[in-house]
Formats: sequence, C-alpha cells, structure tokens
Amino acid sequence: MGGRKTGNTVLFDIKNETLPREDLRKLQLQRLQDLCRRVYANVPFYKKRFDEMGIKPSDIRSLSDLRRLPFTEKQDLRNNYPYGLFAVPRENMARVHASSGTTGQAVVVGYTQRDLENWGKLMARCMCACGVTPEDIVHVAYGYGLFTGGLGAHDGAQTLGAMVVPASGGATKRQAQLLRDLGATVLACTPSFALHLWEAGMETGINFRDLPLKIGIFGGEPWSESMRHSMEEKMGIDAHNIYGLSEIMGPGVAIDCMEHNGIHLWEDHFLAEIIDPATGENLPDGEVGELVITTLTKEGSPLIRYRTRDLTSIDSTPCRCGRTHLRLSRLAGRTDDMLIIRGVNVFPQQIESLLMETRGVSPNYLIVVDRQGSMDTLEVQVEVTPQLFNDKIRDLQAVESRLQNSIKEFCGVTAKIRLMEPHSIERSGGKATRVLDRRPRQ
Ligand code: DLL
Repeated sequence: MGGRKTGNTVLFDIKNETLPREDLRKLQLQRLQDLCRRVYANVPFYKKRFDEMGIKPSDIRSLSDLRRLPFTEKQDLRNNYPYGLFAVPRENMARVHASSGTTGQAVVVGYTQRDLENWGKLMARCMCACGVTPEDIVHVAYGYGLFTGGLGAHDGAQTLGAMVVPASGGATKRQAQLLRDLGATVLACTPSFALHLWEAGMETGINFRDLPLKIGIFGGEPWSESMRHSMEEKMGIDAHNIYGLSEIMGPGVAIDCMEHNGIHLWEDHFLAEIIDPATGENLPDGEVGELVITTLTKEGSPLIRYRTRDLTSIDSTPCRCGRTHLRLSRLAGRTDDMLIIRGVNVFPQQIESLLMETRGVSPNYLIVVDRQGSMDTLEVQVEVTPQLFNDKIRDLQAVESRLQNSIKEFCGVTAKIRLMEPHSIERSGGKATRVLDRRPRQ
C-alpha cells in the first residue's frame, strides 16, 4: 500500500482499488460465503431468519444467490439494541458508535480492532481519491463522539500519514481562525457546517480563498451538485462528496474521485444492490432506487442486505481514474425524506438545486410543510445575500417570483417563498435541518 500513481491520480491501495471486475466478483463471493457462515453461527437473529427462509450458508454458491437472503432494516437494529446483532463476544469489541437519527431508539454498532483498521484504510483511500497526501493538514470539523464523522475522518487522515487537527463541531469563529493559523489544506465536515465556518471567517476578515485550504471532504447529509460548485467557488477549493452511514461503518463507504463523476463504493468491502423500495425487487444498473448494502468484511456488526433508505443508482462502467469500483450517482434523497405535497413527490434537494441557481439568495434555507384544512402548504424560507437585502422591494419581488416559478415548473408544486434577512435561519453545528414538517401525523 501507500500512495502510488496511475495517470495523474494517486491511489492508496492500488492493487485493490484497480482489481479487474471479474476478480472483484470472485473476492465478493468468497467474502459473502464467509459472512453467511459467520452470521449463521454467531448471530441468533440471522440464524432464525435463515432458518425461517430455509436457507443454509452453504446454499450461497453465486453472487446472484444474494437475492435469496433476507433484508435487514433499521428497525431490526433497534429491536436488538444494544448488542443483539454483535457477531463477536463483547470483549472482542474495540469501540462502539451510535446513531440516534431524529426519531426512535438509538442504534449501536460495534467495531473490532480489525474493523477499525479497515475503516482507517478505507477512509485513507477516500482521502487519497481527493488528492490528500501525507504532507497535508486535515482539519476535522465533523463531530467527535458517538457520531462516526469525527473519529472516522480522524483515523483516515492518520492512516494516510497526514497531520490531523481534531477540531470537532462548534466554536465557528475560533475554528475559522484555527484554519488560518494552522494552515489547514483539507477541511472535513458536513457541507452545511463548512458554509457556516466560511461565513464566520468572512465576518472576521478570514477569506478561505486566501488560505492554503484546497480540498473539502463534505458529507453526512444530502447536498446538491449546484451547492458543491458554489462552495468550490466561494472557498477556492476542490469539494468532494463522501458518503457513509453508521450502520455500515460510518464515513468512507463511497466518495467521488477527481473526475467528480459519481461516488466510488469500495466493492471489496461492501456489496451494493439497488432495489425498488416498494417491491424489494432488484433494479438494473442506471435505474434509481434504494441502496442496499451487505458488509463483506466487518467482524463486529456485520449486516446482510441492509436497507439504507438512500436513493441512488449504480454505474459499473470504467472510470477515467483507473479505479474499477462501481460509482453511485449523487444521493438523491432518502425514501423517508421524500415529501408528498398535495400528492406530488418532492425531494428537498431538488428545491436546494433551484435555490442555488438563483442569484441573490444564500445557501441557508428551510422548507416548511404544513396543513391548512385538508390542504398541504409548502413554504420555502431562504436568506437573501446582504446586497439583495439592501436592494429595492421590486428586486426582492422579482427573486421571489423567479423562485416560485422554477419550483412550480421543476417540482410541480406551488410554494410560498419567504425571503429572509441574512443570518435569520438557525445554523447547525453538524447536520443541518432543512425540512420542518408540521403536518399532523396520520
Ligand atoms: O452521516 C456518516 C458520515 C459522516 C458520512 C460523515 C459522511 C461524512 P449517519 O449519521 O448514520 O452516518 O447518517 C447516515 O446520512 O443514510 C444518508 O441518508 C446521509 N448521508 C451521509 N452522507 C451523505 C452524502 C453518517 N454524502 C445517513 N449525501 C445516510 C447524502 C448522505 N446523504
């Protein structure tokens, strides 16, 4: 291992990242068979599921047999809280992380020492794919703690040999100063927090464009391609989209290389499928559906066919970077954050893209859904830039109607637009809240 060059890109683990697809599939099958044996022997939940479906680990003879295996859902993890799905004795676990989500029981995930090492290496792969080298200074502003963002990015940067600044979330003005004083070249945090930091910098006379900062590793929440371009422009960086989820590992499941043409999912560790969320049937490459992931190497908390609820599609054609691992399209939202407004399906990210394409509005917004009588209402609150704020009412009205028209045209719903004063929408220290659904639950 170690940074090696192919063409003009650097790969952390050149052998595994460029495995011919045929060899990748062989490796996946071997690992899948081993996984089935491990969970059948060690996780009563899976033994019961396999038995109920009349499947033995030895029945898995090809990758297509994966379809015979049961799905695992978030609720299964909740029902087995905290340690019920662990596949090794508790004393062999080296660390736990947890995700609470916005509703319901937390989910606890365990990592053995080897799981942590693999995570570090996969995160290092991701960082290399963005052009990070051991000479870099990586400012990690993902939250440290039970959330996987902070420690995940931290271990990855260390595994790569870079210097880490473990800043965690919060204290935005101080963090902007630290970015300047310590000369960070890489910023890793949620895209909304990066914007928050940038804003705090501008307020204290620190312009990211004047700093040595050159790479952003942003993820943990949905964001649009237009937002990525706008951040690159504002901050003078190359911004990458990193994906992951606690149940599967944390950050580092997938990331875009310098081609920025989809996010590579590390197929030697994760087996990806796309299914129709309604029927559970597998969908072919190119079609958008729910991402389902099987962890091939995890020892502590392995999962079979985990339904992520994230919507994306698969592209297995070769990438110019030389990596052979498939690419997922930018996450288009979650099956559970799709808003149904007066019968029309709307994804918050569609609205974000439209906002980002409108001059005079800032990337701070909140979508408020409510009900009046039997009618759903949609309001988009968005802060305007200080320049527009000082302009004439007529200019504000023009922006309002432009936004309203584009939302009507692209999303098919009428939205009330509320232009807000700069800084009036609450900032988050981690993942931003973009939607407030006030409709009574049915
Ligand atoms: O957010 C892990 C992570 C941390 C990923 C830092 C990337 C960077 P959870 O808190 O369990 O884990 O949330 C996972 O967040 O199922 C997606 O819905 C969403 N998500 C994560 N990354 C992206 C992304 C971490 N790049 C859930 N684009 C996932 C869109 C994302 N959504």
